[in-house]
Amino acid sequence: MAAGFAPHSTETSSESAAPVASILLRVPGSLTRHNHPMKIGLIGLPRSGKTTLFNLLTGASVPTARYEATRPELHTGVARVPDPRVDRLSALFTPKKTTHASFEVVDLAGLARGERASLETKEFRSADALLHVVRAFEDPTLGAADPRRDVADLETELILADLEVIERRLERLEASIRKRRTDAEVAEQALLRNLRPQLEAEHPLRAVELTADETKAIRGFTFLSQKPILHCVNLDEKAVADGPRVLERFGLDGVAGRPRTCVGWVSAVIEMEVAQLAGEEQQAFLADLGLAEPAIHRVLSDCYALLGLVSFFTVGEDEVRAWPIPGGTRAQDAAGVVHSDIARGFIRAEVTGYDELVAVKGSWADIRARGQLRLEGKDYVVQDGEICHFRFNVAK
Ligand SMILES: Nc1nc2c(ncn2[C@@H]2O[C@H](COP(=O)(O)OP(=O)(O)OP(=O)(O)O)[C@@H](O)[C@H]2O)c(=O)[nH]1
Ligand SMILES: [Mg+2]
Repeated sequence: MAAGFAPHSTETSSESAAPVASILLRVPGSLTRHNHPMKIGLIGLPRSGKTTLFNLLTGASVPTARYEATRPELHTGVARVPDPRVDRLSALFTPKKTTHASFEVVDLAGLARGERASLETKEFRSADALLHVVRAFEDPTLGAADPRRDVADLETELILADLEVIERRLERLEASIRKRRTDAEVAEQALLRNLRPQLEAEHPLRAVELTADETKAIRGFTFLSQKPILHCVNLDEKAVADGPRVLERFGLDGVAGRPRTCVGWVSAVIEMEVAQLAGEEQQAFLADLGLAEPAIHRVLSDCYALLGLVSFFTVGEDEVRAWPIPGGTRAQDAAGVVHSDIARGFIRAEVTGYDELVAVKGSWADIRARGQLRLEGKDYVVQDGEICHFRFNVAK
């Protein structure tokens, strides 16, 4: 049984003799995905441009602070990851539907200096990565922009928030261990006592090497300084040509080299204008600005990478689709992202590369004829950009 792509009828493989039941994909209610969409949390000082960026990332049109007083409201949306490979495959297969990879974005009220309490929000805690919007544009009411200071201050807030969590937990553990000593609590206490001095020395937890067991043991705390972070400098519209030099200009070189940390830039106001235009008009406007593509595309791909995601593709007449998987995902688990039944009845994956498939204009027959179709087992690690076609067998 083939799934994950619908081959042209003349190209079905010879595996059809296996006693398999047909599985109808996309039957309402039949999908039991065991993967959750990954989530990016927008964070930053008030009026740094978070909601403006949220709108650009998700295509929403939430009013920004220029029009509304700051209200502690929460916006959630889905960001589509631009990928020219998906567009190319879609042009080759002309499917009924084309689906890009996506992730969730949550936008919260600004975090005023020293007001750590708002970091307790569940949405921050459950984010898989943070997108820190750093103001570099002029705003007379907010004083001079200082991205380097804001990056350092935010890092401090995250670290202090984690330190408070650890201290509270240690107090409880001490009391509890005094009453009744358990190995689990003693181990937890030892681990937290090791982490505390790291935070006190202003090392975010994302920079601390942990064993797999330790990572698991502290997962429940959802430490904020452990989350991968993208500091996105929101440039003044006049400075957009300086984008590529944003690190030197604001002294952020040292920041970009930190573990699981990324520095990017955008000029949100310019990007809003870019987003209003399409086709050649947009290209001409971008060329005037010295940009090859909208800067928001890079922010989206950076976020995707920060979440540790890569894409594999499924292709066919019905749908061309990019599927987000964490880097290092086994073929059977990748199959499970498409449908849990495909993972359960996994036989093997037929895999080819994007370039190979494009070179033969999407002809699966030619890929076979050229010997470029690989048969991979369940433990094969799916690579970014591979086209997968899963064979599976589910008894009725
Ligand atoms: N000049 C300039 N203004 C910007 C830019 N990005 C955002 N702004 C303006 O800054 C103000 C705040 O933008 P928002 O996107 O609402 O900022 P926010 O971070 O969501 O603000 P809070 O939710 O109140 O914390 C608005 O007036 C925006 O139009 C930019 O790149 N350049
Ligand atoms: Mg906002």
